Amino acid sequence: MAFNKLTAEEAASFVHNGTVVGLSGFTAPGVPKVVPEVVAHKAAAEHEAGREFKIDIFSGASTGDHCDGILARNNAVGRRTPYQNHPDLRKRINSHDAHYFDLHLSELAQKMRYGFYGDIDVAIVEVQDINDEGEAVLGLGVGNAPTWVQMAKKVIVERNSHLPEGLRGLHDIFVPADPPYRGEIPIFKASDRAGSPLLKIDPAKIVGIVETNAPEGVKSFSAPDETTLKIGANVCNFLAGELRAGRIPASFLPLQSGVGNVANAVLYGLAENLDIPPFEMYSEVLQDAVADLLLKGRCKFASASSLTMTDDTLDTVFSNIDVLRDKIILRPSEISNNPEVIRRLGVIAMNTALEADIFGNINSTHVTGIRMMNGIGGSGDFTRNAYISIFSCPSITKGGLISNIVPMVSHVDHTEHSVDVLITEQGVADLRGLDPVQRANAIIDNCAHPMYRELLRDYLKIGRAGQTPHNLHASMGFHTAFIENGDMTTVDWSKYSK
Ligand code: 0RQ
Repeated sequence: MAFNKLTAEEAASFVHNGTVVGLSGFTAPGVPKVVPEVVAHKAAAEHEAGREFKIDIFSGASTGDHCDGILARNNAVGRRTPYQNHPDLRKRINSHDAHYFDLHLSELAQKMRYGFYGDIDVAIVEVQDINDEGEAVLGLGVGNAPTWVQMAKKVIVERNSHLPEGLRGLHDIFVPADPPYRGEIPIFKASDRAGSPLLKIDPAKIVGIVETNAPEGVKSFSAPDETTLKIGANVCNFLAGELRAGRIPASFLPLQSGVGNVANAVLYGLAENLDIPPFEMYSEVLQDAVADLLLKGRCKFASASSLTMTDDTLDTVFSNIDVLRDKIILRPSEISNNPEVIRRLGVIAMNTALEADIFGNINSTHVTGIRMMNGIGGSGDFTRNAYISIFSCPSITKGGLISNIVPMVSHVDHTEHSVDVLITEQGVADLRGLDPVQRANAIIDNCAHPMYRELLRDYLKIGRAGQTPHNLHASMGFHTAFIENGDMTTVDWSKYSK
């Protein structure tokens, strides 16, 4: 069956006010690049004419400016899940124009299939190529595309000629059966394949193909600075110590690394640290550093849901694709982030915190507990199930006006039970086997910035007797000092009784 050729405008005519859209991809890669933008223009015209126009967007993770950005600027986002990181969408979320619910990435596909969030009307899927039987080679991000095409009433395909033919064979598409019929996910090492390299789309659902030619447009990271380099070195030294102590097997264990500048710096640190043997990754995104590590042989194999790499790095990947195809697998996010597989493989998880408290709880999402930053992403999928779960962040932000180590986090994403090790540029707090007060001392002594250490010790002195000696009146003292004076060091514990 030959599919209709559609212009982006014709494709966008299938998307109306209230349409629930499922997008392929994970971070910007793999997300359709053209139709969402035309939908945003359509929203602008409808608003101009005084009519409502918003769509619900279910994706794999964040998207990019050509999707979340332009739709948010045109106030065209209704419900949104499971992750985002665009400043314009962040504004809409925090002003309640967009209704964002933050979700563990591994859970979205199955919760949609269980019927918890309603139907998918239209799936828009980016492919490298598709044959007349509807068998598609996906692009550089998979996300929840397999579930969206399974559930959607209509499927729009964007075929991106910027993607090289060599991508064929990179993907492993596997959708687990739902309870009570689910069996094991047959992945016993990062390089195992469980499904098919092709995504099968029911040809009867495909309304047409839009031809595109668009690069991914992933933004480059800031060059590592002194702080991120120190964090990276502390993480590497900690891992090398665990290896020497025999708590990590000599063959090493697969690594997961979160997104952002710190995560990228940690990976560059691993490349340099020859105490750590060549390793595998079982992660959700593979950032720029991983391409280099794979080509140098420092990383032996990498499994993820997306190649979240800048266009320059992708050019290198494309020109080495015949070598790299045997070293990379791209999976649906419910498999790349699957708790069953993460626990089985013994993945070492490395994620980033906005703030951590002295007892080991982590806030990854809410600035001063109120404003949504990005979302929990896959950090919970990995943290809760990891062999060792590491969180890192700088000890201070905004030149020291903010301490990233606080008495009590203003929002909890990861509880003390799931956090083994906290690392800042100051040092490493190994929290394993410690009680709450021991944890607090380890974090204050090793991770807090010297300018905040006494303030944090004084907080412990005004705590009420109990296993976790909080002072509930004072516990948000750092945050209220920041909100009132723009500076956490102005906290005054004498205002609070014991
Ligand atoms: O603000 O951009 O205005 O300078 O937050 O901080 O230090 O550059 O850190 O880029 O690594 O992001 C937690 C947000 C860290 C990210 C978070 C301000 C700071 C700066 C960013 P500016 P940095 P990073 C895999 C796993 C959750 C999802 C996740 C994240 C900006 O890592 O979203 O882990 N994680 N997914 O100034 C106020 C504080 C602050 C603060 C930092 N305590 N209070 N502002 N900032 N700490 C990914 C996927 O799932 C796809």
